[in-house]
Amino acid sequence: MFTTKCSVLLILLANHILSSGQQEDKFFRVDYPKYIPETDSFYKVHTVHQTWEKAKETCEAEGAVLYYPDDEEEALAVWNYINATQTFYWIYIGVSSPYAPHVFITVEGHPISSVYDNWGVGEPNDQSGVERCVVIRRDGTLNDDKCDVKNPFLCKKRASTINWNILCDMPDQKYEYYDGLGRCYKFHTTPKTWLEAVQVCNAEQSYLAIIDSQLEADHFVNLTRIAKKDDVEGSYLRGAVHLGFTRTNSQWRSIKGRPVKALGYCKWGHNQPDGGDNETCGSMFYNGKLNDINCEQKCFFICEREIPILGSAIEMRYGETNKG
Ligand SMILES: [Ca+2]
Ligand SMILES: [Ca+2]
Ligand SMILES: [Ca+2]
Repeated sequence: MFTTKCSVLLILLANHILSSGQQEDKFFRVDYPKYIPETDSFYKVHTVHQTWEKAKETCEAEGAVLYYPDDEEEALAVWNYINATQTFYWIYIGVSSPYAPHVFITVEGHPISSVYDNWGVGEPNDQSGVERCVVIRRDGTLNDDKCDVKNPFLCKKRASTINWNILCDMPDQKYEYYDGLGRCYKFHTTPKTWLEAVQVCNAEQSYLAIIDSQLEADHFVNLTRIAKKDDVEGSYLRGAVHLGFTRTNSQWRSIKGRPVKALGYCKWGHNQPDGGDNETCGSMFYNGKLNDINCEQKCFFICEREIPILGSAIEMRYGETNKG
């Protein structure tokens, strides 16, 4: 009990130090290095080209929005930033016409006339009647384009919308600190395939949860029990949640590489694993017992986050790791 209290105090202390530093050195995530004071926002360039919808989802998964300029000043500042490291000729922005042709709105629901709407000559032309998504070109002009083309994009986070989760030392308020283990968890109630679950957790700067002890298993059972999951509709597997382990070379290992047998908790459900090559991904029955599952099966999942303390937290925030 004493050590638990100690670690909580340490975390609070660490957060106090960091959050007082946060006033002058604002922070969102280490992968959002660019802060522009004029817009009071953080930006991240995504160099992997995506469809417009996927770009929008990627930003949302990171707790941000698909960038679009509010005004000319921002359009210019952001292009200056992009040009410093990239050679893109255009990027997707968070503007589309989802409901009616030529009625363009931002991903936050504002009409384009209320933000930056410097269209290129002859645009928007809705060529062939399929141009519903918007790109901004290097010269600062907008063009409507097909949504299934893959383009680079930026995500943006307004500093004013960052609501720091102090105990978990992250901007996502849905992670809950668990005193017993000194770390944080989030139960996801949008069913995903196993790999999608891995990606969602990674985008949130955590990982698909791994059970390392009976205590943690008990906590997951409890998290599952209280999760608001019973009204979730759709086609997905009820009764199990994805966990961060998988079968590779006929051995069950966590996504961090350790054999499941060596994790400190390895209680399989009745007759499990039973799926052979058809079930090579890891899950937990709602009762806490392990189960092999088909990787394409959609179900709920839990993300786990270890909280960096003091030095490591500062390194994580200010990017001092991996240098030298
Ligand atoms: Ca066009
Ligand atoms: Ca764990
Ligand atoms: Ca099974």
